[in-house]
Amino acid sequence: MRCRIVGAPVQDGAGRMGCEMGPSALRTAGLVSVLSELGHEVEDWGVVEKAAARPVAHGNLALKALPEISAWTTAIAETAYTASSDAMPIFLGGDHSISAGTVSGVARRAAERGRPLFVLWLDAHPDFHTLDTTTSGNLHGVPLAYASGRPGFSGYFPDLPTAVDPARVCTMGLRSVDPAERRALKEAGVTVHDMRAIDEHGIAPLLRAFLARVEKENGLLHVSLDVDFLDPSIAPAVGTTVPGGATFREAHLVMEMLSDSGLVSSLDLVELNPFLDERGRTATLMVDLTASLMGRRIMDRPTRSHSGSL
Ligand code: NNH
Ligand code: MN
Ligand code: MN
Repeated sequence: MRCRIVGAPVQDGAGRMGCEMGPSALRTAGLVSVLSELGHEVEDWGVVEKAAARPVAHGNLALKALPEISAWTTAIAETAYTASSDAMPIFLGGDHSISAGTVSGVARRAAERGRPLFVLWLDAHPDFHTLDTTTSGNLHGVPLAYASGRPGFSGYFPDLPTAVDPARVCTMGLRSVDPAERRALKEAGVTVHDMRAIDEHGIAPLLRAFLARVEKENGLLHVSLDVDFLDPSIAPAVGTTVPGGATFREAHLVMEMLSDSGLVSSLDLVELNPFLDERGRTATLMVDLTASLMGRRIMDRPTRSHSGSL
């Protein structure tokens, strides 16, 4: 497969600095050589250049860096659209606000192809706030709401060419959901597999059911992997750790099943804050998870086996 690596060194969307070093740390952890060794053709597109920020004022005075994140979203969406023309883009954050651009850019591409876009959001948080409902004002808390066409972004963020249908969004790993988000997720019909559901059912059947839907509709699939999806004991390099996250094997299993499905058309690796890492272990884990998604296996297995005998 041809992969395009696109750095998006954004940190203004998070509550603390450091995510702008994310693309460098993922490269240092060997992302490019790992992908090449798995047999992929890798194009490194370097980093997205930020567009000029113009002043924007909003009634929610808690909002932080709105002009900057709006400008980043414009630039990243354009690059995501271009990079998804004939390759699988892998976007290196950067905080999760970059996904306002990545998801809207690949959604525009999918619409042009006449294919429905599905989104798998692997995160402790749903990032489903609007500019009006966020109380922290950190814009890494809004990208999924923006990309799914929730109201209130118009005039502040770039106009959305194509919204993702929230009924085609599946969040996994949630364990920190604000009240306004809880209501909005239900109303919009987003599939929520929170940590409790994962504990009760196991992660595999939940993911398998979602992948079956993507396949049935001949969809494209964007995967957005926030470092805080993972338990902080294995992934400390993130500003918003929440206890009780996905284990090492749960995370790898998700990636291996995604790989088997052959459905993933674009990927975000976000929220890595290398300033908070311990000797690069979180960056290395993110690269290893990407390797599992891109075909690394413990043993060979038949591909596309959603069911079948043991
Ligand atoms: N919901 C919180 C907020 O809006 C937390 C968002 N932080 C994240 N999202 N790390 O993934 O501030
Ligand atoms: Mn997030
Ligand atoms: Mn998160």
